[in-house]
Amino acid sequence: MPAVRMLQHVVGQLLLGPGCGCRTSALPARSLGASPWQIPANANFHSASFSETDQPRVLITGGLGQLGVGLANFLRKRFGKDNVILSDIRKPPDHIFQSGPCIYSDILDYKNLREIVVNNGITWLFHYSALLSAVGEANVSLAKAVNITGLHNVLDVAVEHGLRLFVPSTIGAFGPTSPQDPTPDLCVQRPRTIYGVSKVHAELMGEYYHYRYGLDFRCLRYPGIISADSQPGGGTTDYAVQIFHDAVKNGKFECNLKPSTRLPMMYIDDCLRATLEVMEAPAESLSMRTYNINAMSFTPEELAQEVHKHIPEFQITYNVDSARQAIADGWPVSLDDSNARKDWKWKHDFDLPELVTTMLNFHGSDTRIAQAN
Ligand code: AKB
Repeated sequence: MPAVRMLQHVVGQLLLGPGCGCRTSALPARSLGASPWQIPANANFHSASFSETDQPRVLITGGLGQLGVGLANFLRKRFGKDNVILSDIRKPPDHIFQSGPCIYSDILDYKNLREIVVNNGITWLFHYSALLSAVGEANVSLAKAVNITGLHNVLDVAVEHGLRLFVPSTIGAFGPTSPQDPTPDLCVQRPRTIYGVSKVHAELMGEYYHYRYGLDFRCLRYPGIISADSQPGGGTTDYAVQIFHDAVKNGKFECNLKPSTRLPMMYIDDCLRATLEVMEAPAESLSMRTYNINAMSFTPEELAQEVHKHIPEFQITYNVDSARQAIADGWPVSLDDSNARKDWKWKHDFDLPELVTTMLNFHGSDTRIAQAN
């Protein structure tokens, strides 16, 4: 074991105290850096102090994925443009760069992450970096690094600086042995993708850090998210976004899942609102730290029928991708989100007809359903 890690291990053991599993202010060894004994016992790890009435200072990791830009725009309306920093390892297009603070961050580089948090007085962190289900299976070692090692860095920096941390989980955190319709918050979770395994790990680690170190960890299990102005990248539910682009552009769509594959889905506006609502919920209203959220469930066939109402010449064909189909077959058909509805009054706005109308309007369809009526 290298000297520094051995030292951290020893100090970590010392700091852990009795193995009672109860909450203690001792922090994970890595959070203290290489010289933990130089830090006074009463050190305040909240590098900046913010009163309750201050706006949060927000960092979004993995900001150029499907949800980051939408989330940044949504949060900027609430907290002010300069209080929300979008970050990624990729260079943003000009329009995103000009829309608000946008910086480089590499979640695999702990020092870089810590510098960003300290230099910008970050108080809330939304951790969106992840490889999704299909792309994760194609590159398991990268998925392990980003989804697991990256998460460890984020958890440590969050606990070290007293951040409120949001990590999205997913329907992919369940597997074929979970009850599928509806899937409750607490049940067997034996996913068969690295994405799913990494998300169960994230749920458990976040909750462990919450109970062990007092980390304000909050997590939602997202259904497949359907967004109009951003593309998903490498998920099993991607078909439900692509269908709208292709329907409007070409009047036809080739689907990579079977017509009868029923999965939980949600429009992005509902997803972003749920995310902010759980982050703003008073801690005492949260009876758990990881919640299911549900909106609608549909099959490719049902989605196509709804699109057809607007674009009568629309045609769907099927060319099933066996890897994606196997993933989808092990996922929930719907989620039981009664705890979210009870604890912080979660309620979705968009069902299938509103979703399809909104998506087609965005993509510039002349929505012939309106003409027919
Ligand atoms: C995926 O399909 O991998 C994601 C998800 C459901 O988490 N969209």
